[in-house]
Amino acid sequence: SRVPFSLLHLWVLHFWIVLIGCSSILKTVSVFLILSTVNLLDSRSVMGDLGWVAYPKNGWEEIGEVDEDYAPIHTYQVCRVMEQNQNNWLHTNWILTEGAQRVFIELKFTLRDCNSLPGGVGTCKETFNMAMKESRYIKIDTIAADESFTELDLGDRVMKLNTEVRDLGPLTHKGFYLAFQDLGACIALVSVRVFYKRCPFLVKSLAEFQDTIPGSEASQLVEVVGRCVNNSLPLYEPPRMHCSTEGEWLVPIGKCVCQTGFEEINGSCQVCKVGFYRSLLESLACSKCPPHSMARQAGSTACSCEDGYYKIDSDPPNMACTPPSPVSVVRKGLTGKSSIALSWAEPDRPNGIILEYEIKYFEKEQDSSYTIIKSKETEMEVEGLKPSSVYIFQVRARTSAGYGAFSRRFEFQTSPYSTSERAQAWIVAVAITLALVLLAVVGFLRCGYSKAKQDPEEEKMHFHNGHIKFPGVRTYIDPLTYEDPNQAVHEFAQEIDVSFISIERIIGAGEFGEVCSGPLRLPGKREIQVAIKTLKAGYTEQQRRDFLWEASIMGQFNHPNIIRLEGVVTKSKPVMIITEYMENGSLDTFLKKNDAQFTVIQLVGMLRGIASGMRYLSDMGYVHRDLAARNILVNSNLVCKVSDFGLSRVLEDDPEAAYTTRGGKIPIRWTAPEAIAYRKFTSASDVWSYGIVMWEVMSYGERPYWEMSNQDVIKAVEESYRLPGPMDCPEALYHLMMDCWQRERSNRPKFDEIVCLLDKLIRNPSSLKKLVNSSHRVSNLLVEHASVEGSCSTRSQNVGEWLDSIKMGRYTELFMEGGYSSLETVAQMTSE
Ligand code: ACK
Repeated sequence: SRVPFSLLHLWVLHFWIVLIGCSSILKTVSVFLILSTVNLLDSRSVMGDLGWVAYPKNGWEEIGEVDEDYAPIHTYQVCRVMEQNQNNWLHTNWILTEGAQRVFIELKFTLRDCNSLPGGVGTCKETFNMAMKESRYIKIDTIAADESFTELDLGDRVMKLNTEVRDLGPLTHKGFYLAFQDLGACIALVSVRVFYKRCPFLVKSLAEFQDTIPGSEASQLVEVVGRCVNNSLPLYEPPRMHCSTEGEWLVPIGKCVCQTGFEEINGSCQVCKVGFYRSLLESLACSKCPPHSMARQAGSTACSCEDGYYKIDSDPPNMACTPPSPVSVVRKGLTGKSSIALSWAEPDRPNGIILEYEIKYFEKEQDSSYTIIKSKETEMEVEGLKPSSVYIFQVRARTSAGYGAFSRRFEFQTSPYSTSERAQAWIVAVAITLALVLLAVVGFLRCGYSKAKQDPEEEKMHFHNGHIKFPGVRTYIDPLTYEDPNQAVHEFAQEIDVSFISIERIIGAGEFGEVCSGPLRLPGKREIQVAIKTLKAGYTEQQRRDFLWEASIMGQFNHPNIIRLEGVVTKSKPVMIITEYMENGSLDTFLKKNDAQFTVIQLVGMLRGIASGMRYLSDMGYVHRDLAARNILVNSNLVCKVSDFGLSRVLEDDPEAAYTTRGGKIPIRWTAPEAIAYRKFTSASDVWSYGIVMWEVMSYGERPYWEMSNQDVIKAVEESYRLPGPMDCPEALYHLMMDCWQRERSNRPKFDEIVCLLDKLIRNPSSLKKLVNSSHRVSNLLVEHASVEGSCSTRSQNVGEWLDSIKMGRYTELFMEGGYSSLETVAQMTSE
C-alpha cells in the first residue's frame, strides 16, 4: 500500500532539474524574498534524519531518498487506506520562533486519488489535519489536495505536487511543535517549511528603518520611526513606515533632509564643496555662491561677500553681493506740488571715502527717460516735478573706487496742492470725516444691529494682507497686496533661464496653454524631471498676470504634499511655470485607471497625504476653494500633492465650475453649502471638499452624485441628503466623510484633526476592517452625523503629546506661550 517512492523520486529529480535550469533567474528574482523571509524550519535543508516522532509507530514513516546531487531528502509517508479507524500522528521537533509572533507554514505533498485505488475506496480519505502545540494541541486546518494523483499518473511518471500555505499567530511562546494527523489517506509529505517575514532594513528618504518583525495579527501594521542618516534631520515630522505581516514596508510618512551645508547624493548627505552652499532645508542641492561672494570652506551654509562687495543681512542667500549703495531712501517732510525732499542713509560699509551721491529719478512707467542729479550731502530737494505724479528714485554713492550699485527703487508721489491749498483741503477733509462718523453712529443706532464678531479666519487674513508676521507662524501673502504683480512673482518664484529646460513631451492642456514635461538642468544642481505650464502666444497683459498668479502663490508653499514650484520663465517667450513632475498625473484619472487595485491602507495613505497638505495650507491662512481629486497630483511613490492654485479662485478654468445664482462660478459637487449660497469660503469649506475627495478616492474616481444635475445636488444637500458610503469603504472613513459634510461649519473637523485620525487608523488597521453598513449605501437616505474621536481634537494636544513622547512635556506651556501651538509651527522654528 506504500506510495511507489521511486516514481516520486523521479518527479523530485525532474523538479530539481527545472530548478537548476532556472537558478540564475531565481537568484535575481528572489533577492527581496531572501532578505525578508526567515526560515525557522526547512525539512529539505536538514542533512541527517529529521527525527520527527510518529505515533503509532506503524503510521507515518520517514523515507530517506537522494536528489540528483545525491543529497538526502526526507519525506514522511502514510498510506493505510484499506484499514479502519486510522489516527496516525507525526510530530515535528520544537520549532523556535526567534521572536516572530506570526509564522507561515508551507507544505509540499502528494495525495492519492481514492477513486483510483484498486479494490474500492475502503475508508480512504483525501485530507489530513495540521495542528500546533505551544502548551496544548490546537488544530490549524484540514489540508486537502488541489490535485490528487492516480495510477495513470504514476504510469506517466507525473507526480502532482501540492503546495499549501497557512499562517499561524499570534504566537506567545518561544517555540512550538507542528503535528500532522492522518485519518486514512495516502500521503507523501515532501517538504515542510516554517518561516516568517521580516520587513528588511531599509533606507528611504534619508531615513533608516531597522529590520523589523511584523505584528501578530494578520492585518496589523507595526509603525516604525526611522532614524535620519548622518548629517540629516526630519523635515516637519519624524519619518515613519509601517511593517505589514507580509514583510512589506507600507505607507511612508514624513522624511529626512540633509542639514544645511550638505546635499543628498545617492541616499547619503555629502558636504557642499568649496564655492557652494546650502542654506535652506527645503532646497534640494548645494548651490554655487552668487556673484561676488564665496564659500571658502566645504559645508558652508552661506556665502560671504568678496572684499568691496556687500549685502545686508536680510537679503536672501542667493542674492549677489554688490558694491555699497545707500540702504534706504526716505521722503523728508510733506511733498510739494512740484518738489520732493529726499534723504538717505550712508552705506554701511562704503568702499573708501564717499565723494558724492547720484540721484536718478523718472516718472513711473516712463523709465525710457530719466534725470540724474548729484549731491554731496545725504539729502536734497528734487524740483521741477509734475503735480499728482508718481516718481521713482534711486541713489548711489561714488568713492575713489568708482560708483557703487544703485539702491533699490523708491516711489514717491507729488502732491496735487501747494502748501496753502493743502491747509484748506485738510480742514475740508476733517469736516467730511466728522460728518461721516456721525452718520455711521446714527445709522448704527437706528438699525439696532451690530455686525457679528468677525470670523477669526478673516481676521487672520487681515493681518496677512498687512504682511504682519507672528513669530513662528507662516502666513500666506495675497499677491493682490502687491501693487505690481510682477514684483509678487519675483518675490516668491525664482527666474529660470529657458536654456536650462528641455521640453520633451506634451502631457495635457491647461487653461492658458499646453502642459509639457522634460528635464530641468540648473547649473550645479542635479537634473530633475519637471512639468512645464506654458502661456500661449497672443496673450494680453491681464492674461499674463493671471497666469503668473499661480506661481506667486505656489512659490510661498513648501510642503511634501503641496506641488513644488521650481521657478518661472518670464524673460523669454513663451512664459512658463515650472513645477516638480508627478509621474502618475491627476488623482481622479489615476484612480479610474487603477480601479480596485490598491489596499485600503494605500488609499488611506493617499488621503493622509492630502489632509497633511491641506493642514499646511490652512495653517498658512490659504483657502483653496477648488479641492477635488482632479486637482491632486500623484507621483511614482503614490504620494499625493495638492495643486492648482490658479487664479481659478474665481474658478474660470475648472470644467466642473458652474454659475451660481449670485453669478460666481463654483464646482457645486465639491463645495460646502455656505460657499455656494453666500461665497463663505473658509478652511471649513475646504474640509467639506476634502470629504468629497475622500469619497472620490474610496470609490476609485466615481463622480460625486453621479449624473444628478447641479440644481438637484444643491437641493438634496440642502435637504440633508449626503452621499452614501462607497462600496467596501471602511466605516471609520465614512464617518469622517460625514463629519466633513456637517451643515454647521464649526462642527466639521479641522485638518489637523483629520490627519491625526487618519494616522490613528493607519496605526491600527483593524479599525478599518468594519465596512460601511449596506443600508448606508442606499441612496436618498438622511444620515445621522457622527463626530470625530476625542483625542484628535486640539492642536495643543498634538504639540503636548509630541513633547511628552520626547520626555519634554514640561515645556508644553512655554511652547504655547511662544505661539508654537501646532507641530507645523514647531517645525518652522529657527535657531534664534
Ligand atoms: O491627469 P493628467 O495626466 O495630469 O493631465 C493633467 C494635465 O497635465 C493638465 O493639467 C497634467 N499635469 C499637470 N501638472 C502636472 C505635474 N506637475 N506633473 C505631471 N502632470 C501634470 C495633469
